[in-house]
Amino acid sequence: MKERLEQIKAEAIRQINESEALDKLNDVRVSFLGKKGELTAVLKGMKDVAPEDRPKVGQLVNEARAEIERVLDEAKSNMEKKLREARMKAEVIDVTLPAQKNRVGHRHPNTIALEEVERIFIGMGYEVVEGPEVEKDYYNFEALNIPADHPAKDEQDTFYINSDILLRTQTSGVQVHEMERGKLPIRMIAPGRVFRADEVDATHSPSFHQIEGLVIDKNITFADLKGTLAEFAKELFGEETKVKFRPHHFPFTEPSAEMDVSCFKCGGSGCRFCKGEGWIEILGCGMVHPKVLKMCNIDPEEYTGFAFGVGLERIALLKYEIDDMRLLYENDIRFLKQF
Ligand code: 2U9
Repeated sequence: MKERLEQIKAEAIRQINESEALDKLNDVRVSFLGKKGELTAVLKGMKDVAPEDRPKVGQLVNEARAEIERVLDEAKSNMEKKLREARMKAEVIDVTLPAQKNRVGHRHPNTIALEEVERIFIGMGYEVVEGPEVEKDYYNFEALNIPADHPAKDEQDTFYINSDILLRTQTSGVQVHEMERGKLPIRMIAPGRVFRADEVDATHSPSFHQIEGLVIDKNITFADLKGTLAEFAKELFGEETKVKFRPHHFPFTEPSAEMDVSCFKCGGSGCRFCKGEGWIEILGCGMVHPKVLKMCNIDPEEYTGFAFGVGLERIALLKYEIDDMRLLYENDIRFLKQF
């Protein structure tokens, strides 16, 4: 019996020494010390041992169990120690390394230009109002005195969702909504994305941004329009900037004009930047057409107003001397970082 126990113990220790993982050690524990294990089998065989030898055999079994348990525990704690050491080594943090920089990106030139325009008009008491990019035909065209057969409505120039819903071609609908609310006076700018079925080139894109402005009050005249837009041009391009107005036609304003600013590169003497003109076209404007006021339930005998529209990309290209609009849409951080 003694040899049998020695054999069991030796086999258990051999298997423990061969174990390479904690679950293998557990298997050894179960197969030698468990309910159906080898030592338990020896205890179960006690009935065949002479009664006077039983205490001795019992003691030997207990000693063997204690020895196997000791070796198992020792192997387990060695294994755990090794695992812990390996983990510590793998997780080591070098606190002397320089910190990783946060890459925070850069404001887009359109955003910089928009915020500058907003700052100027907010400074003159205007509100910034936004509206839907998907708009009813009525708000984009009809209410702006652009009737169904007007060339500007040509389906080729406009993205229609269905016969009376479209992607807005101008932000003017936002002003129409504001006028319909009936709270006068109005001093607002409406910036936002607009859509036209244009081919992409250095100065065109099917999706670009506009900033339109609208003022409605009693006694508003063309002089208010001129003074306001001259002040805007000075703030945007520099104190010495001059403006000039050329007659133009828009269906929603009467009279209408286009405004040029003196070239901020050459001061007006003519250079490559202004193509020798000395002037750069910057925006369209005019006195709100009485028909437009009437359609929005505003009495043109009591109230008058002026409106203007400017392309945001055009301002960004001019201000930051970018010669191709497509650069604004590539979102290459090396390009954007320059502004
Ligand atoms: C209402 C009444 C009148 C907005 C105006 C322009 C002139 C204009 C262009 C500038 C460059 C469009 O992006 S662009 O191609 N816009 O010239 N826009 S007056 O007139 C309005 C708007 C709303 C109710």
